[in-house]
Amino acid sequence: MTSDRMEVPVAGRAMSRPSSPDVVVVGAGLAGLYQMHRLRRLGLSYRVFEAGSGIGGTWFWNRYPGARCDVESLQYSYSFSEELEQEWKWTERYPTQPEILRYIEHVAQRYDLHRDVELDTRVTSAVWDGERWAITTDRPETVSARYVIYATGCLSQPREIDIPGLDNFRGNVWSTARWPHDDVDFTGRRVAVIGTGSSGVQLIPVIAQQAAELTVFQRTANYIIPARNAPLSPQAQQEHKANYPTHRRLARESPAGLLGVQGQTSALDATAEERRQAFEQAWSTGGLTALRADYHDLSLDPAANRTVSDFLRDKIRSIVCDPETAEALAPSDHPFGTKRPCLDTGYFQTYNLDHVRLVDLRTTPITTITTHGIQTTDQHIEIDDLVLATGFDAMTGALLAIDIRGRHGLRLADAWADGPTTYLGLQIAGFPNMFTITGPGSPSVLSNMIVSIEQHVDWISDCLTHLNGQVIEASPHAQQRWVAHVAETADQTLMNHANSWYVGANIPGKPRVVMPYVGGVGRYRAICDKVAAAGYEGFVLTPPE
Ligand code: N01
Repeated sequence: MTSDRMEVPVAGRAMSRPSSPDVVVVGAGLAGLYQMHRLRRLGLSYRVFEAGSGIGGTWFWNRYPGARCDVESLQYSYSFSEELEQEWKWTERYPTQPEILRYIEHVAQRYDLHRDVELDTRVTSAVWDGERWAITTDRPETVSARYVIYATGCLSQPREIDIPGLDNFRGNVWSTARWPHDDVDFTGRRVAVIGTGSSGVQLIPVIAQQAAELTVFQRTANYIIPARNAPLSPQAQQEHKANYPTHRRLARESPAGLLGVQGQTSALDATAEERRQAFEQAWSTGGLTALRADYHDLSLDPAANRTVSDFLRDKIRSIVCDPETAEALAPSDHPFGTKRPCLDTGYFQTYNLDHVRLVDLRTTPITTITTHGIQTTDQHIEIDDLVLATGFDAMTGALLAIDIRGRHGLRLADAWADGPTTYLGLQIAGFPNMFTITGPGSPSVLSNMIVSIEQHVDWISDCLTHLNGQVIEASPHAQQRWVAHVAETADQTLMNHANSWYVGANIPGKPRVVMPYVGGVGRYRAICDKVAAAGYEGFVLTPPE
């Protein structure tokens, strides 16, 4: 498989790029870059389009103060190269956004990836013509590719904000998902933050250190666990790296792509004192997995879940001095784990500072943004800066932002009118030769993303080798069965008990579907491997016409 070539201007110089490559990859974050690396090794021709002016995806855009990964550095890294994992040195238990971006730049340089990424190029449409995909970008060029791989990210399409009056505001508006590259200085300023998910929880304590006044507008209180971030000692790093093969294997076989013991007993079989001790231990360890280390049913049984939810609510009451603020910060409308839990560094303590206050939008909603502030049902708060930490159109947003048309002109937007349907989160019936990395129906956002990314890229790359130019398409029947399995698996958990972005509830009108596969990374990997070993069971393979 090869292709014609044409001269494409790239950063002031002309480079030869194939106009009919074997593959187009959309996105140059962690997924797109690794996919490109694999395609190069397979000897396939490709084009890689990236909307941003730099590589890194999520870590390119989300550069707000305090941005950090909630997965530990030593686990949030590529495993495909032993040299790479041994040579890169992390500095803290959890990596900051700048450190992750430096890591990504290092990988790109090491494998000479920059030269093939076409930056500032947004894919706007992709149309299947019966044999190939016609990919249009916001540049004056249409590329014809045999296969297209979407590495567009699950949390990359910022949510459109629907607060009245936003356009009237005369101060600065900053979005966590599109943070400027230059430092924003909040010293001496009156700042408002709307949104208390992972992004808000990370940036609020940092902004509080600078601002003269900080007002946080909270609609939903979240369960938040201490990160217990700390510098990473060279010795701890060395020990971990010495056991990398085992650590990586355990992560791949685990439920969430993370190291950590998984509890085997029911929280309800323990005494109250045993549970308290177990949860206290987890609280002092910190991290996303610690609370699940003892009990297997926290995300399955409402009564078991109540034990940990109560524990976390009590922690908030013990940290936050003002009882009214503490009550507002204590989540009451959903069980722990049904919305993405956040990791924090000093979040609740921030509300004990005199210049920080919380406005609970459940009791006093915003009526409008004014020229100089925010009007709620009971007060007007004057501000200089407004920070929106209001989240994303998760999992489907970035794909549906592209006008994708498959067989017989079928629009992806129509195929997904009732919610995303996929086979294994990898392909969609009616859209031949199109793959999604960490798409809906795969563990993706419920896992250590980089583990899931590598699994998908490896699977897709092996599949392309097997195909050798053949057309591949998920069969409607296999897709139907997978969608049913994803839904049944979710129904066995408490996942549907919250209005979370996991179910699309943060976007008005979005169909309510548990989008990620809850069955676990290890189990999912085994299923994908079995499908491939059985000659890509559930996919229809046809010779090229
Ligand atoms: O977004 P979110 P995020 N008026 O959707 C509120 C990953 N991530 O960017 O819950 C008032 O979680 C909204 O309220 P509600 C991680 O997977 C990872 O923080 O809809 N409030 C909520 O409080 C995470 O889960 C990392 O009632 C409004 C907030 O805005 C995902 O990205 C770091 C509102 C949005 O929270 C998304 O996190 C950051 C309105 N009109 C993110 N609209 C790390 O690993 C929305 N809200 C570190």
